[in-house]
Parts: sequence; structure tokens; C-alpha cells
Amino acid sequence: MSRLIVISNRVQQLNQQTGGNQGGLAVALMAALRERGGTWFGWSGETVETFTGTIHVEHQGRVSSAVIDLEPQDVDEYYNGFANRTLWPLFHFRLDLTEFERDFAGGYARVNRRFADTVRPMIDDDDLVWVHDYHLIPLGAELRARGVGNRMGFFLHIPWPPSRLLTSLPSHRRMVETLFAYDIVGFHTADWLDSFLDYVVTELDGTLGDDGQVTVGTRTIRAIVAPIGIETAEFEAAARSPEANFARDRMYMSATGRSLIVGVDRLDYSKGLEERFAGYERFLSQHPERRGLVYLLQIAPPSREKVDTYQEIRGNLDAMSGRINGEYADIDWVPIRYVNKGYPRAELAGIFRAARIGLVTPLRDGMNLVAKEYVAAQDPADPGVLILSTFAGAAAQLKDAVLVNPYSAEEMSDAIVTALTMPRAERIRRWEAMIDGIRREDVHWWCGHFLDALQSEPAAHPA
Ligand code: GDG
Repeated sequence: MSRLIVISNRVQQLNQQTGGNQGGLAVALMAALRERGGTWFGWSGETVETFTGTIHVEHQGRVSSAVIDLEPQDVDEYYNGFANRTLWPLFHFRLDLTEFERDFAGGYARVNRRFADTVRPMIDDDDLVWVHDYHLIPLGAELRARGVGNRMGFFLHIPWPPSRLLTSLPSHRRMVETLFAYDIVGFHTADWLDSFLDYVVTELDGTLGDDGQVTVGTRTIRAIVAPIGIETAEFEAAARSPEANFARDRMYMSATGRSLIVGVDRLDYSKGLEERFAGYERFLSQHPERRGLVYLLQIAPPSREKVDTYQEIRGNLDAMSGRINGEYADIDWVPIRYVNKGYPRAELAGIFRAARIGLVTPLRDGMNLVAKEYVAAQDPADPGVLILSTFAGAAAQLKDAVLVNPYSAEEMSDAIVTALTMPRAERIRRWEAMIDGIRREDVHWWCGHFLDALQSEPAAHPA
């Protein structure tokens, strides 16, 4: 098996494998690296006044991490700028929130060059290079320019937007063309892949061949669907651990017989939290007979706090939860428990297990791992119900969830009633249908699927 070089914006610390607010990407990639051995390269999260290119390396068994510090201007323009103020909103269909600044694009290009310069000497001839996500789209082209002939793959963890939205990005053609430096480009769903292919045909005059082949000019790459999974076995076990049982009992005791509805999301506008609160409020207003019998626990650890829109959404959610609680709470009942901090994974698993409903309603999401984790944590004999947005990539696989349009407060309210009144036999039938796929296509399957595709490409780039 070839060694693996994973390159992503941030790198998971080797000694911190559980707990904290770990993104889905981190959980998935650490599992892949432990399996194959290799290096994970990225930004340390730290800044230095002047960029030096010094690499800080740590080893643990067959896995090492290698990180570099960036300049404050890099962080402003590349990370908070182009990645999180331009590409993230644009790729989540939020043109209204997308900021177009030349400085952002310049900083993005500069940091991709800095990544390429520093990681280049760490790449041996036989290594597979796997680049992750929207922060690093042009990195493959920068590495080719530095003589890297290795097989290189790119995986996009977020949606690919419709062509008509993407063309609003001033440098869209140049950016998408750089993807043709890779050998394999992967997406979570057929929808995101189709949007990519549509762009390539309409904007780059590309042609499509068999088996996912896409040609632009003289370059042919393969574009594939590889839906990410979770560490299912580990999460199922975590949900039965003493920590999980403790968290579950804590929930039961504080709930005094009420049904728990749970949401767990990074505080991000793509997760549809305001719409979720509005849907829950609709449920409370339309079903007075059910008030006092349920409560919503929304766990939302803050993220990207340097970006204004993230501060705004936090303010809006504080106001909404305060208003809804003010309107509907009673002396012994609060309808929304809204918590702005993260919990260790095992505790989260216990909370999921205690919840009668998992409410996962992003407005747009590449995949959404929380949906899969909620299902994996359930008691097979008495599982809860997953309410899932049709706009999450996960909806393509989890067809036995109660699917909703997250923009519709009425649909969300109806779905909550459907879930609360669903007979146990139907809950078990739906759960069995979902857990089956979540077990089969777990994160190890995902890595294998992507890396097999990459490994089987002919090395078409002699250095
Ligand atoms: C991006 C894409 C795609 C959350 N709160 C806590 C906590 N989490 C964990 C969850 C889950 C992960 O973070 C979030 O993953 P998601 O997939 O839901 O969302 P993003 O962070 O936006 O991830 C997404 C993903 O990449 C992978 O490709 O699915 O579409 O946007 O694992 O459990 N973990 C802990 N405490 C928390 O409070 N320990």
C-alpha cells in the first residue's frame, strides 16, 4: 500500500483523538492515516509576523503531522477571506453572503503557493497525494508546476454549486481549470458531481467519457462520487460506553419523561438553525396539546468567529431562543435548551441515544455526518427518528429518514408530529434500513473507495 500524504487547511493534533469540537473531516482523515501510514500536512492555526516556511513535525506510530505557520495577512485573506467569505457561502448557494475581493483571491493564491513550496520536499515518488476541500483547490496545479508527478486526488467536502451561481465568481474559470491537475476529483453525491460536469461542459467546453472521465483541452481526469461515512463501529460502541450512559441518564433525569429533540451543529448559517427554531416554534404554536411534553436541545459550538456573518447568526439565534422561551416556557419547562459549547464525542453519542428525534435540517450541506451519527447511536430495540433536510448530501443515502424542506416551518412542524407519533415497528424498520448503509459505507469504505480509484490511475505525470 502506498504511503499517503494528506493535505488540508487544518491538521488534527495527533495526541487529541477524541473530545473537543472535532469537525467531520478530522475524524475521517485520522482514521485513514492510521490505516495506511503517512503524513498530514496543513496550517498550524498559528501566525508569525513573517512567513518562514518552517515545518513543525510530530510523529505517532506510522502517522506524522507537519504544520506551518501563516502570516496574519494570509489568515485574513486566504482563510477568513476567500475560503470563508467567498467560497463557503457561494458553494452553499448563498450569493447574498458572498464577498468578492481581489485581495482575498490574491491571498488564496499566495497561501496555496506557500503550501506547495513547503510540502513539496516531503513527497516521495510512490506516495499518493490527497488534497482536501475548498481551501486548496489550486494546490494540485502548484504541485505539478513544482515537478510532482505522483497520483493526486482532490476531494470536495462541500456542495458544488450550480453553474449559474459559480459564474458569478470573477476568476471562476481559472479556478476550476486548476482541478484538472489532479487525477481524481471526488464529491459526496451525484448531485454535486452533476453540477460540476455541467460547469465543465458549458463553461470549459469539456467532454465527458465513460466511467467518469472528463476532458478539458489535453487533460483527462476522473470525477467520482464518494459519499463520506462515519467510524460506525466506533460510534456505536461509544454510544454504549459509561460516558454515554452517564450523559444519557443525565438527559433522562433532567427531562422528567419529556421527549428530547436534539440538534448538534457548528454555529453556521448553512446548518439552517434559524429556520429550525422557526419550525419548532411553529410546532409549539400549532400543537398546544404537546407543549410541555417535548424539548429541543440545540448544541451549537461557535465557529469562524472572525467572520461577521457568523457573529450575526449567533446574535439572531440568541434572540430567537430567548423570544421562543419567553413566549412558551412555564415555571417547570423550557422549550429550547440552547448551548454554545462542544461536548466530548462519547457524551454526544449518549445524548443522541437519549433523543427521540434527531433534527438535522441544513439549508445546504455537502454530506452531514451528524445525521449518520444520530442513527448509529440509537438503541436498535427502540430507536429514535431522524428528521433530515432534503438538501443535505446525506439525504441521498438516508431515504428512510423523515425528509423535510428546511425552509418550510410547516413541513418541519408536521415532521416533528410524525416522528413523535411514529409506532415503534415503523421506527425500527426505518432505522434498520438506514443503519445497514451506514455500517456498509463507513469512513473506511470511503477512504478505500477514493484511494482505490486514485491508485488505479496510470501515473500520467512523469516528474
Ligand atoms: C464538512 C461539510 C461534511 C459537532 N459538535 C460537536 C462535535 N461535532 C462533530 C459532529 C460531526 C462533525 O463535528 C460535524 O460534521 P458535519 O458533517 O455535520 O459538518 P461540517 O463540520 O460542516 O463538515 C459536511 C463534512 O465536512 C465531512 O465531509 O459532511 O457537509 O460541511 O462529526 O459530531 N463533536 C464533538 N463535540 C461537539 O460538540 N465531539
